[in-house]
Amino acid sequence: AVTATCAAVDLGASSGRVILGRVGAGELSTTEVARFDNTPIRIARGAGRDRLHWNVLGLYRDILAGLRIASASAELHSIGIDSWAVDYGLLDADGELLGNPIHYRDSRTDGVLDQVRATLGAERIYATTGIQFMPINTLIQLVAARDTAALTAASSLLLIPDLLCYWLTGQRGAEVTNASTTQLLDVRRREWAWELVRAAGIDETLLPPLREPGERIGLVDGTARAELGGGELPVVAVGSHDTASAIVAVPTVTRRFGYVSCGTWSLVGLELDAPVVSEAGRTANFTNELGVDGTTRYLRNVMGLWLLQESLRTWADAGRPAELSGLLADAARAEPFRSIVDPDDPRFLAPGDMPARIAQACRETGQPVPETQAQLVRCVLESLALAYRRTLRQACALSGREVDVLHIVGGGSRNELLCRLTADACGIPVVAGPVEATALGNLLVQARAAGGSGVGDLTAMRALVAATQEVREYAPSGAASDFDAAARRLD
Ligand code: ADP
Ligand code: LRH
Repeated sequence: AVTATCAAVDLGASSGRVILGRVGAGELSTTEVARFDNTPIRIARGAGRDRLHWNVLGLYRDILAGLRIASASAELHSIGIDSWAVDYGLLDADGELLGNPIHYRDSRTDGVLDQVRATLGAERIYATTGIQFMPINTLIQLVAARDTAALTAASSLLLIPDLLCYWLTGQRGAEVTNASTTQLLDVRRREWAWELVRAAGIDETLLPPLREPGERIGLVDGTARAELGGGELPVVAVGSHDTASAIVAVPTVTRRFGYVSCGTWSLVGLELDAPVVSEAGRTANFTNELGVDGTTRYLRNVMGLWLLQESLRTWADAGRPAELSGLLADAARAEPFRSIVDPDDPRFLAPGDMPARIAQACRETGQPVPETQAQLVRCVLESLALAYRRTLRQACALSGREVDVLHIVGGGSRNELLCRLTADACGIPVVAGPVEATALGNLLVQARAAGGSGVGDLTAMRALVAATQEVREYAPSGAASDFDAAARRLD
């Protein structure tokens, strides 16, 4: 029996972590060796213009520091990196980074989505890529960046995890699960959609060759090798889209499951054996993201706990800081269904005063404006639970599937009120956890590549997660009719 010892780097939109894991027959144990904030930075460019960036060099420094701890405490079989989707860095012909990667919430894409749909044809783009239309998609970002100095000077484009792997190994490539989120990949052929790339005015030579999860990218090289102890250390491609890794580690014991990958975003949907690319799916804006082992994630992005995070940030900036656990306890006692919003309203996407935007949405639908922080949090969580229900039902109807259980994984699975409301809204049991599903999915794919025992396929991986990780079950209380009434307010 082979026990694999691997390091998972998992970067979320709100924080990053390096997790050391041991995976073997009946064993899946983890130690968090580093956790760091991932805080975007807004930079002025004169004339009232600005840009929202990721601090990718700072993240790389924090990752290396974590990997140093991991490699000093165990003999590592490999390292794997996953992160949020869609964003990229540009390299010049010498392999140097051209500027700080721009955050998908930056305003440069304002109005570009409609322009792309009209000029390239929404039906055609969806028929090829199967990807939901969102302004954050790489396709939209690249059209927004057309003719900019950086894009003109670029000779290759690397998605964030691929960029970090390049810095570790010197090898360039595009891991396919994350590449699918660009809206530039042919969902059926699992290849770049060259015709669409050309039609969008994107230089084809920017896009590197694709790689599959489980492939070895290369050995840690150069200064990183010296920093990590000087030994031979492989970097392995995992489901480098964080959501792809998260769904690997859903502790399901049935195929009839739905999921909410619940962090900054909530990704709500089903795992399918093959994409469903239909006109009804396009109209409902359902996406077919590529998963590990040829699976498809049929889902929609729900705006997620971003609404709560950005409200907390707004209050802290205004000198009214609130602490999450106390706030959730107050929200649990607050009046139910006082006001409900549609979390997917595009007005909530950009950073800024979230409570003010939520209040305005309540006013526009004739509902009371949240007056206390607890009322606002209650409004956000009930609105999310309703959005989960709507999205799950749509996913089932559009794919002809049924589910018996809803798994909530990620940081949001620690939010008991949200889990309870979701079970009530959906009328099926919710299984909450693991919190670090993404890092676990990352580790499991590395362990399989290392020849580890007991991780042969997704079913075996999930059985191992179910047998070793803590989860919590929430039974529906039968309050679904209250949610029906609340949902009608938004019709
Ligand atoms: P991301 O990967 O997008 O950075 P995470 O999966 O780390 O997101 O989840 C972050 C979210 O988890 C936070 O927005 C917060 O709402 C929620 N969360 C984290 N810890 C707790 C907790 N102790 N109780 C309730 N919610 C929590
Ligand atoms: C979640 C996530 C999601 C994407 C978004 C950009 O972290 O990767 O799947 O849509 O970030």
